[in-house]
Amino acid sequence: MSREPRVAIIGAGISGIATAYTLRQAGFTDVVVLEKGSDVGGVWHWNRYPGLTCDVPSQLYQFSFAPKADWSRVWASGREIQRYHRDVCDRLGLSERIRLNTEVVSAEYADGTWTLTDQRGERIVVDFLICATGVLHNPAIPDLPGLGDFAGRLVHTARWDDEIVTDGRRVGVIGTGSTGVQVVSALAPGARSVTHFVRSPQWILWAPMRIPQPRIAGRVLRRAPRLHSRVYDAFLRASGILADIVTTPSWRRRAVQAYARLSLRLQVRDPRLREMLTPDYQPLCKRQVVSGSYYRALQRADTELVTDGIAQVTPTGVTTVDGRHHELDVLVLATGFRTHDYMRPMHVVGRDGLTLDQAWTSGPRAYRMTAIPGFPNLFTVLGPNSPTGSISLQHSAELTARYIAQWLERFRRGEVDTVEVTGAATERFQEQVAGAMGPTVWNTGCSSWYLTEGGAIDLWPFDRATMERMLAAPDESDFETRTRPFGQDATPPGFDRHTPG
Ligand code: N01
Repeated sequence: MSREPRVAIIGAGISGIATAYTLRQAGFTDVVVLEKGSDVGGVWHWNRYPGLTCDVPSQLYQFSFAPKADWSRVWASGREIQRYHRDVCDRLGLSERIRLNTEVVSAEYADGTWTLTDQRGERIVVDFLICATGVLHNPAIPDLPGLGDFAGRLVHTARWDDEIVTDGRRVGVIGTGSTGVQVVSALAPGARSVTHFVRSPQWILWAPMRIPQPRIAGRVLRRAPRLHSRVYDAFLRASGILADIVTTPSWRRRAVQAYARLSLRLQVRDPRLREMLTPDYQPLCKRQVVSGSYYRALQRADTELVTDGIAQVTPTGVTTVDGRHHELDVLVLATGFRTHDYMRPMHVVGRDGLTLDQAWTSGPRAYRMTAIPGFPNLFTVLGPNSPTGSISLQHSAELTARYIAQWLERFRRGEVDTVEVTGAATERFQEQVAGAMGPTVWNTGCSSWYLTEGGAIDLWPFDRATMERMLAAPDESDFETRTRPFGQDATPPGFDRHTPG
């Protein structure tokens, strides 16, 4: 028996594109990608604030199946990365499978299928649901008194409006993650003034983020695809050093931390400003910020660092707890994302009426980043515990997509109708994760977006080889498979409950 699985992928960002391509290469033809945005690219579509740059070298920050030789900079701008994603979809024939402007508002499982409803009320029924909905997706709006009363322009960086004028204006920026640092650096030269409101300073590694990639390098790599592929592999291997630095205490970690301290000491000479900029936790504990221009921007006469807490936002600016009022025309929220809201606000209902919110009351929990007990035939790509900040996201997404494709293949061959990870396997994986988090730098005492409300660190604490091993092939004893849908009371003929082996 052979039948084609009907598959829906939600999201056309990095993970959705990687999955759509992988499934196409594996010969799956009934695949649709549902994307709520008006373009592909995910975070690179939604984020378009001034100064947006990727702090991962572009020769690594790309799909293995769509190498791009001629990046204009070593660390490309957001705009160029977004163009790359659109080109990949067009060039590889994925665009025809992608439905833009389609927001899935609910996904409900019953009798072996998922029914998805979009914002227009249109429904589709599929056998498998793949959630590639991203981590850095839902903007976090701070709960500041008076925020709604601000009479100037108020904008979150992840919803930047190109009509906003900042040149010649008094601009306030709240937040100092990778985004806040980039946006302050970009706006400072044109604005009348920039006031940077910083609750907890970050360590900032100096790097020449704007250096061009030599044109000759692009030409050579384009003409020599095998060499290009070797370069990509070399970057992938080199990124293993980063994974090692953050997961294992060693001289390498200490060296990078010393470099972060040196970056501050050498660039900020004023001892008072340096003190204000010195974090009270170890470098690398939060997602590391990299910049070649932030400290310089901050030392301009028209830029001010404010570390006093924000008491309230008024119609004309921000009042800090010391009673000072900072007059502003534009207020930029660089306050990050609700990073643990995976898949939400979509209403996801799994087996026996279990909602995702119920399943995750104490925080997101998945098996090997991709499967959730209670949610048969649903997989996530770059789901909980994904390696943001240590291992290539594109590589992780491609591995996960190939892993999922193996289940789809079994469905196609008629070997399974439904597949669901067991609670016990998920628990075991979570225990492994918790155990491995111990020596990581993320566990050295800082607050960061990596932490869930329950205090768990939502990251991948293992190395790349472990990820490749865990996602090489499904470990059958960790799943229950059936040839009839879950949720049917009577055991139907042909019932094939997988026996752990
Ligand atoms: O967000 P963040 P981000 N009052 O969560 C502050 C990726 N990225 O958008 O630390 C005052 O890091 C908050 O303060 P605190 C990258 O993975 C990549 O900057 O909580 N401040 C913090 O300073 C990155 O890590 C690139 O005390 C408030 C800031 O807002 C991830 O995106 C570029 C506040 C939030 O920092 C997120 O970065 C850009 C409040 N009420 C982003 N609430 C690349 O180059 C929050 N803050 C690849």
